[in-house]
Amino acid sequence: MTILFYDLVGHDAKRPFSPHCWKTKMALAHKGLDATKVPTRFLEVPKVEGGVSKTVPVIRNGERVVADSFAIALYLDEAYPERPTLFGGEGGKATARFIERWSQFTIHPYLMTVLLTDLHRMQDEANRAYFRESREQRLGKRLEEVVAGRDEGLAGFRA
Ligand SMILES: N[C@@H](CCC(=O)N[C@@H](CS)C(=O)NCC(=O)O)C(=O)O
Repeated sequence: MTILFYDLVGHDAKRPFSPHCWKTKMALAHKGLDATKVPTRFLEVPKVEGGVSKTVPVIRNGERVVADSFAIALYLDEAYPERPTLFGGEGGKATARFIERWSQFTIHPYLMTVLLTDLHRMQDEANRAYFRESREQRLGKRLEEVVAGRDEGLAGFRA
């Protein structure tokens, strides 16, 4: 039985780009587990496994469906204790959670401003429209306006 792994892609199914999906990919690789990738575009995410989550990654392992990269990592460590561990115990889980939150609040916001228009370009037509609308609503600005501030934010990001 192979694990099904719903992985976010754009127009080109061979170019997965979600940082959260990459975490699951790395976790599966570390555990030495094979998975069948299901290339998933933004507009398909709400239909994955009957709408289990608003986001990917999502995996199905037999009867078990798990959403969220951290929850997936916890599940894989629990389900396959005989394989190399991802966390190495409670201290490792807490450290990993800290790093996840830190990167989410420190790294991701700036990278998002840098990458928005590239991510937009990577989508097919329907997903491009979804991406623009959802992100502009969230950010209150046109994508191009957000990306225009990237040089200004670079020194702060590097610091
Ligand atoms: N906390 C979640 C975050 C997952 C997440 O934000 N995924 C994004 C892709 S990077 C997504 O599926 N977005 C769907 C959308 O924006 O419609 C995790 O770690 O899995």
